[in-house]
Amino acid sequence: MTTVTTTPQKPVFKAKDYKTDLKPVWCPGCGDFGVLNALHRALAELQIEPWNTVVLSGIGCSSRLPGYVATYGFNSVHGRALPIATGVKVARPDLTVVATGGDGDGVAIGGNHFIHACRRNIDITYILMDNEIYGLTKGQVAPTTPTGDKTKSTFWGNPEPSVDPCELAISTGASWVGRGFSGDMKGLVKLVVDALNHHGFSFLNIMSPCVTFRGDDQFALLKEKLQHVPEDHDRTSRRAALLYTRETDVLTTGVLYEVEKPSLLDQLEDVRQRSMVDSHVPTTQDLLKDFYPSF
Ligand SMILES: Cc1ncc(C[n+]2csc(CCOP(=O)(O)OP(=O)(O)O)c2C)c(N)n1
Ligand code: SF4
Ligand SMILES: [Mg+2]
Repeated sequence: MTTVTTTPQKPVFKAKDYKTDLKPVWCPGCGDFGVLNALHRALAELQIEPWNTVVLSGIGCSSRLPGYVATYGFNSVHGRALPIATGVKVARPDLTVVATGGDGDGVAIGGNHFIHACRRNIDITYILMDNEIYGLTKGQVAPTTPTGDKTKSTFWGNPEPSVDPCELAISTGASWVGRGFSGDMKGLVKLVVDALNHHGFSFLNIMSPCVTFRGDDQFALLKEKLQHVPEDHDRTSRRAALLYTRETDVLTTGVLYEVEKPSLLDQLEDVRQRSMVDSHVPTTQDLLKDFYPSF
């Protein structure tokens, strides 16, 4: 008698497999639909196992996104997506960790965490849905709102200079920085795939119009300004990358900056290895002696 052995087939994930049963509650035409779509497609392109993935966020319209992705997820506290994502990744380095959220969440209340995630080069992907406004709380000015723009809280025009999140990420240590537009699905999927593939902190700023509080012409206005980073752009040069930040008349999309350097987990592993070789762990007595030699 011959025995037939069959090798179990690996499941093949399609974009729809990463969708949940929840229907997004975003306004019709909101840019965040495009970002969600691109993430579903990118996860499928990379065949990332849903049970080995965590998508988390802070609070905001955009921060509802984890509820619409069929992986593990967490809609956390305003501005705190990155410290929580950092904790998850340090505890479970084997997981794919994606932090998401809005410009208010990431650059205003969470701005401090943003700087430190970049500096640490923690091996996660951060997708920022930049609509240049606080959408959920009904249209107040954000750090990314262009100077002069009228919002609910700046009736006579925004008097403050604005922040370009890509400039901030490049200058504070992120090792992969890209910019996308939620109206450019093909380009966006490519960027999300690239960001997920990167080793280290990958930051993707996606211009994602709020049609309700920034005006329903936002897609058309951004599309007009759209240009792709030139083929010969040296993405390993911080100086060259910074040329594509703080733009007003054009919107350059693509990978602006990409370098290889040790991630936070690499550094932690190095410390762990060294601590195992040097087994002398100071006792309380040793520490007291340091302070009080006569002890
Ligand atoms: C500690 C705290 N402060 C303020 C708020 C109110 N709040 C909720 S969402 C939000 C801003 C959301 O803007 P953004 O992150 O840009 O997301 P969007 O809604 O535009 O996608 C604010 C101020 C809060 N929930 N918690
Ligand atoms: S208020 Fe703006 S950001 Fe929020 S769901 Fe509506 S269009 Fe999107
Ligand atoms: Mg916003």
